[in-house]
Amino acid sequence: MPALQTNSSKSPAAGTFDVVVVGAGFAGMYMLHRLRGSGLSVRVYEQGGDVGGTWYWNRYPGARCDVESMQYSYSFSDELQQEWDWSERYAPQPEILKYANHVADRFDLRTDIQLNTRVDRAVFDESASRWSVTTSDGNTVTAQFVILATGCLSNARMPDIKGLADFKGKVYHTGHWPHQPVDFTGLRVGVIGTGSSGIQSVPVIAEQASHLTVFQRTANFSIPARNAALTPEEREEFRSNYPEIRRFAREEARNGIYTDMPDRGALDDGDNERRARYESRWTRGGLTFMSVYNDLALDRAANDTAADFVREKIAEIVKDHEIAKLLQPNSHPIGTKRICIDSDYFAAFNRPNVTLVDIKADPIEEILPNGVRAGGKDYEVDALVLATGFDAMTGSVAKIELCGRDGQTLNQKWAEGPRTYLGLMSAGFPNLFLITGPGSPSVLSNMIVSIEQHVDWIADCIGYMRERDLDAMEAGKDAEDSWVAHVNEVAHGTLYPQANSWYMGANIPGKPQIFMPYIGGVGVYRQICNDVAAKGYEGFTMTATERPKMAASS
Ligand code: N01
Repeated sequence: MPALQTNSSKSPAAGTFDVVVVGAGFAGMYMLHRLRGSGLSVRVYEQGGDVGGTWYWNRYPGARCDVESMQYSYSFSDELQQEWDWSERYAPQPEILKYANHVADRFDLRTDIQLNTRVDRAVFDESASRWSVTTSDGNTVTAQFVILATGCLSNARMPDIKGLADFKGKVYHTGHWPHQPVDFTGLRVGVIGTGSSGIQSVPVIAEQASHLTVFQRTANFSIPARNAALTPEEREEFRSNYPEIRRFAREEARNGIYTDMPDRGALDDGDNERRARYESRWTRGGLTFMSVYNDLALDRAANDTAADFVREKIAEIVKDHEIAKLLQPNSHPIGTKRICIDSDYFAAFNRPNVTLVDIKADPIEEILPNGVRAGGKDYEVDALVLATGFDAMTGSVAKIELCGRDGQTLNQKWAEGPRTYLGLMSAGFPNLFLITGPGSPSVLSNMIVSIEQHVDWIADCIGYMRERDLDAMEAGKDAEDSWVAHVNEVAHGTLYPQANSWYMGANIPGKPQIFMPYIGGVGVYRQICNDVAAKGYEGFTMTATERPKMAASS
């Protein structure tokens, strides 16, 4: 029985809402808060057993934030940001989940969130300008608006490897980790995948397991997190400077993170100066390594200088020369796959109980009942950890049957890749909003900054429509075509499309390969969205439904 929690702020007719929100992660929770504040009736459906979205599911060992927690946190409530104490520079998953729960309680959100309930289908009724939403508990409700807060990295992808179903030990996916603690003590463990999840979990699993075998298909660039406990003084410094930090992150930063802006290209400096700058960022740690110069994402020669620096660092850390070579990424420019932030990942390969297997050279042939066969060799393992990633950005949306105008489904429309106007709406699907959808900066940014921007824009937009008695809003086809072309053009002016990344859909066999997020930067993007709104939602059409005239009462 789903944890049905009723008592909407308004009392709509049973099963009738102003807005249905899909997902109770950081996006869904803030969306609910904003809409309720405007007096709308809202029902949030969440398929998980509690709030938190990606932080509810990703409980693997070592899971933590890769944006500093003082910045990877809501800014909409000054009281909240002043009172919440982050314990570490990069909070671990349990603490982020605790924060999500705190927000749900503090703003009394749970009353409108129905947990353990998946949205399976939503159909737009053109005559009424309303969506009919069917959930996994067999109920159907209607709402004027549906907002997809389904998350970009919430659809864990099981790899299609022969024999996996017959493996005798336990199989864990990092993106769908059990809620009970998993103890690998004394076990031989295999980790498949060396993206952010694999790179975060390897050092922690290595400490527990009797032996850890890491199966690497693509070596990845990773920068040390330099995680540490936050002192009260450090927290206070953020808190007292929050107005400027948040403003900068929203309006000026490309990626929604407060940091010093690069004012020069990598080749503007001589070797010594450049090396000193890289050293200083390496010592500082974290994602801002990539903002040391302003052309690392644009110029291959500039990028090579940063990539070479990281490759050298790997060679310095890893004692075995052959293993170091295997760990040095060579298949893509640095940063064009999401850069990883680690705590002692490369050093883990100096441990006697850790083995690296190069499955690019010797691909996995099959999973055996008690191990993995790769390159004709058998590696015995008692447990398998699949750190194989997600059907990113579109995967969770694709699981819902969304029927728009003329019965067309969103999956049909997006068969050749996602098409949106501003990442917010897709033509043919009126009153359906996406939060941090493809075509918006989304995963290229501090997600909470992008979430808050979308939520505010959508809430303001719905407010605008209600003030004018408008019932339906839809992205125009021409506006959408131009935006898709712009997103592509900007992406192809960078090095990003050179990597087989999940940004491109390249990790899913058969998925159309187009660069999904908008790479123009969060500040630029925010301004575009604000301008569109200021011009009466330029590029969108807004209409009122003919209502039957009421007889005047005497
Ligand atoms: O997934 P990934 P992830 N056989 O897709 C390999 C965010 N995140 O869960 O590169 C063998 O990056 C695959 O190999 P290849 C963050 O945005 C954030 O690690 O395709 N290997 C790759 O090595 C991140 O980017 C944090 O050749 C297979 C790995 O599995 C995003 O989530 C923490 C395979 C998948 O890497 C995704 O990260 C964690 C197969 N059949 C994640 N299939 C934070 O710190 C796939 N691979 C906040």
